[in-house]
Amino acid sequence: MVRDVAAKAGLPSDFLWGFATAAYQIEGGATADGRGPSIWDTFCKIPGKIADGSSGDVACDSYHRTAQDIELLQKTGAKAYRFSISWSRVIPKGGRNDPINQAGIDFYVKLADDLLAAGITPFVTLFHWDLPDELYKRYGGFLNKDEFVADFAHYSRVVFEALGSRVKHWITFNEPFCSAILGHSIGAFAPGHTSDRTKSAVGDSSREPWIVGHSILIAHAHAVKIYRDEFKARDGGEIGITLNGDWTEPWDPNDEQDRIACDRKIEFAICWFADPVYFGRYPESMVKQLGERLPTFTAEESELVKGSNDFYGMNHYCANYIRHRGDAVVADPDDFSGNMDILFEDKFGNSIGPETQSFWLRPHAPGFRKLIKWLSDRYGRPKIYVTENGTSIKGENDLPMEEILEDDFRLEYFRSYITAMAEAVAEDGCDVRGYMAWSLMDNFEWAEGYETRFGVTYVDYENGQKRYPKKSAMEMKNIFDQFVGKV
Ligand code: PNW
Repeated sequence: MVRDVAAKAGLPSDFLWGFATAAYQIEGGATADGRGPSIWDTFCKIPGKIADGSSGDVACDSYHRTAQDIELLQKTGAKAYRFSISWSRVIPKGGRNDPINQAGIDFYVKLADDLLAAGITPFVTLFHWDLPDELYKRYGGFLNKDEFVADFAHYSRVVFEALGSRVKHWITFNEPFCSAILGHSIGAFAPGHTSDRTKSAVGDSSREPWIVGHSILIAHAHAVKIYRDEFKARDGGEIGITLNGDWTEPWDPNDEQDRIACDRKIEFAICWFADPVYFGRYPESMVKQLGERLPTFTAEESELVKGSNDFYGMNHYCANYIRHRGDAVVADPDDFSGNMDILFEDKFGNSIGPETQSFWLRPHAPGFRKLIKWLSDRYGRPKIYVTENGTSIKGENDLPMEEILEDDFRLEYFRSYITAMAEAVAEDGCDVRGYMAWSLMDNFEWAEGYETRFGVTYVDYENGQKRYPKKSAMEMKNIFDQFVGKV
């Protein structure tokens, strides 16, 4: 007899759930108390780069409103809050011989203290894309591995020292894929490099994304070593890297090439960073396709990078259909996806999920469970924190505020994705320990400016930055109450 058996779903009783943000997207205070510019401050000034011509100059003004933000977190019942540190607030010029800005340090120390006083566990990201502009001007930023690694190591040490035992969960880098590909190949993100072979610090610009990725991996590993050697015993925290990655389904489920391409897509997006971190080497599919454009690890580097995660930080939003492109174009130097097309519809015209305000984001909750399992299988069941998950809503920004606050689409997204995650834990035996929804509030959505809203809180930018919790903000606790303590 065939019958439908509902999957078991549950999460551990000490599960940490809450919300995430990033410095440049919410803080504002661009020149406050000695902050130096980052590559995003510069990038936003280039006409045409940001959809609405805006910038993070003011954003949600969180630099001056942390008390309000913490109150908001408390209202939702959140147990954790992920924020990032603006490197150029702490060291305005960024470098290891440049002056440290005490006011910048004080801001983050107080933020951590206030969160702890409110009973909220801080998750701190050291780098969420806002590289000090000076380091880009000085030596090309990520493109100069040795300089970048030394400066990031110094910055990390300064922050570890200052925040100390207040922080038990550190994230080195957020989504290096985006810094590498969107920043150094597509040009949609700062510093806006595109594949123009004639104008590159490294000669051939089609090498840039892989060099950027390599530098970030080495910088991550150095920061982890510093934390483990100098701070872990004293402060008792853990440290890892956060990687983005979507689930993949074959365009034609009966075509083996499409099925193979699905795994290859994940390797090019995620394993690019995760394989070095867990295995000390790049995925074979990347080595094969990219050839000498992919940097190689020295034995020493490989040793350093291997094992450099105490946990896996997972950012996840959506899924796509994948169609193998045919072997003829394998050598395309600008192909960063692994020789495939990334599609919203399968061979039969089925859509992977409904449209949102973000061109790349189509919700498909079953893919979340599958990807958690896929990663758990590949990397030996690591401890996972979901460090971002969320959605925008098509046309949300054009609605009157009352309607924006009734964000049922987002609520349903969270309900289905969190259920899928709870199934990955209870049914598939994956070790997910925390979940931070993106985002605590509407904010500066990078190249999309303020037109795209990801917040569970509406921010009224025109009227004193007032915050209004949406329905999804207040329902999150109910969703987690259903699952927490059930495994
Ligand atoms: C993440 N894409 O970025 C970031 O970590 C957040 O800062 C951001 O606000 C959030 O997702 C929502 O976009 C991504 O184009 C941005 O595929 C763009 C893409 C993926 C991730």
